[in-house]
Amino acid sequence: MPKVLIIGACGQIGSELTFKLKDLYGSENIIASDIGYHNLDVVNSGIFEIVDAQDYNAIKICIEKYNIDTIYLMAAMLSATGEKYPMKAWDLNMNSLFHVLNLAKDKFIKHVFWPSSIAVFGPTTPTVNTPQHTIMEPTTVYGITKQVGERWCDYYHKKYGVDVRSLRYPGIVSWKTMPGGGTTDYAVEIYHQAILDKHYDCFLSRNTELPMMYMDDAIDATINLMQAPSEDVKIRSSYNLAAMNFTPSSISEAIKKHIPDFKITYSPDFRQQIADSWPKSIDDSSARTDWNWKHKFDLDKMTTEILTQLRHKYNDSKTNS
Ligand code: AKB
Repeated sequence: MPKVLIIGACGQIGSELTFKLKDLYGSENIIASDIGYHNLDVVNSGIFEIVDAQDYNAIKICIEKYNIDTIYLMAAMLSATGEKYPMKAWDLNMNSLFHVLNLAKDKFIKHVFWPSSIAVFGPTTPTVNTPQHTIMEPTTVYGITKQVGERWCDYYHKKYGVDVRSLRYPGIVSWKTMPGGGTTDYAVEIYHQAILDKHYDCFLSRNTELPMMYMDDAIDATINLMQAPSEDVKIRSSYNLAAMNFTPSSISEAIKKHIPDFKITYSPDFRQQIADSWPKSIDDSSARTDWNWKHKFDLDKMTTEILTQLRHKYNDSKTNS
């Protein structure tokens, strides 16, 4: 069994990854950590430590305390918040990655997962079926940290033999934990508002098409990549990863199949420019060929699943209050 430390376990992806890894490897082998007690479901689900991703010693103490061999570094400042706090985004996203890569280089741990993003691409990248290897000129601070981070992952693998693996996540859509500070967050908010209010005012325009993925697929991809034999992981910067592409208008049509009087309005803000700089669709054939990636959810299947789960969640909270 691997002994795993998840840094950023209270966040949107970190929390669901924590629960899945506990199911797979046993709660006693998974150490969840974050900078605060932000998600009580995670905090109360087993071993939890306060760890600041920018504090090398705090990470090292945790590794030694639990005999950790694998780190999933899920803490990051995302695209929209990163534009408000550029230096904080740079510091958090880069310092945390260097700490973990150096701990692997110095043999304190054996395996690293670090998420990259479609934000590595920019306005000069081909937008349709964006290739694995192509022009990358990101225009957000977040995208710059992810692009630079990818180069460092590849460098640490080639130069020091570090087993680091990475995925370029598209926008991740989920219902359990809210995302924070991303440009694709609208695709989560819209489902909550559809149930609560039957109306959503979208911060992106009607036809803004972006690559997206349901959380279950993102978690499967992450675990499949980490379980793949080393020789199958041919790309050590980061793999393109895809499932579906949709626009605010098409997600609202999918919701209307379940809630016919749902209404969407559009008030694009500064996030529109970020979205416009990203691809509309992604070519992830390297992931499909190298380690057999397959997605399971399309827009309609995801919409049915999320609306069902949210109806239960909001009904339960009404009943309990
Ligand atoms: C964001 O919108 O910043 C993230 C991402 C695409 O990496 N969800």
